Amino acid sequence: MALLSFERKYRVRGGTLVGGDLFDFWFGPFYVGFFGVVGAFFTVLGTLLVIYGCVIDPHRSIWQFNIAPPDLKYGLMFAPLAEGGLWQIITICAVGSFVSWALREVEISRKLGMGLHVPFAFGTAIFAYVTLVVIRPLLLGAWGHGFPYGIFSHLDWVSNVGYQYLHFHYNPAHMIAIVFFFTTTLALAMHGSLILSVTNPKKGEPVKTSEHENVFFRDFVGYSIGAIGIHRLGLFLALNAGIWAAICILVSGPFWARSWVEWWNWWLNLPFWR
Ligand code: 07D
Repeated sequence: MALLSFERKYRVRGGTLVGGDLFDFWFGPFYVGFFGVVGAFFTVLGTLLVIYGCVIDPHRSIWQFNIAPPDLKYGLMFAPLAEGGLWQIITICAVGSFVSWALREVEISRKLGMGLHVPFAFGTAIFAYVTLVVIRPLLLGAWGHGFPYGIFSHLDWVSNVGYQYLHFHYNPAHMIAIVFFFTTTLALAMHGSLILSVTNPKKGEPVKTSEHENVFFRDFVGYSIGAIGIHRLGLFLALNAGIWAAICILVSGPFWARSWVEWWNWWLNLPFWR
């Protein structure tokens, strides 16, 4: 594959976070880097352990296999391999792999002289995952509060944990997260469709410009947020979706242990109703 002219300029050493020149090279189109090697190690080990977990699982179905966290009695200790220890090692591998992936993004961004928006965005997804399997279990005092790795089993966990708080839809941070998730898809659908509508015209018709995009939205809703603006808005909506999702589960247990329906009593107790 031919290198783009600017790629020649940026494919030089430097910009790494640790290790200096160590692994500072490309493998075909892929940048390797120290974090590429560390990430590959954790990914391969983690994946092999998941496969091992599936093989020793008595269920012979991809839907039903389950790699569960340790029993609550183990608290924050290491558990035997077959009693949740596998889940603990897989979790270490997953965190190691996700964080390495993000740091590799940082190194590539630094080489290209770009902002760190992409690793920052991925960081919020990692934050949501780490909240579920590390921060919340730490605050509750047992790894057993993490979610199990399995298709149906993790769905059962979400349902069970939701009903522990009677009605999870009443969790205000869950409400905010859902609004951000839905608005993100709305914004992307509107933006993606707008760009395709101007850049992918019928055969023989000219490609339109950003002026058309702006005029469409001014005619339609009276305002166009503009080319950079829509990407700022999109990033803002998407980051908030992950951050509020992390908050909604973080507060459930460590900071609010009763029904989420009951939480709304503050509204009924406002002095001006009396
Ligand atoms: C956590 C993912 C991070 C990903 C990373 C990367 C790989 C590699 C490799 C493909 C944050 C992963 C990479 C694995 C793959 C290759 C090659 C992203 C994460 C790091 N809920 N609910 C949420 C809705 C109900 C409950 C979040 C809606 C019920 C509980 C979100 C509804 C009850 C928890 C959300 C609804 C309930 C949640 C999830 C509707 C059950 C959580 C998204 C319409 C009775 C979880 C942080 C997320 C959470 C969560 C949406 C209903 C319970 C906001 C739309 C009423 C217990 N719910 N929910 O977190 O907050 O994204 O997690 O009914 O723990 Mg809910």
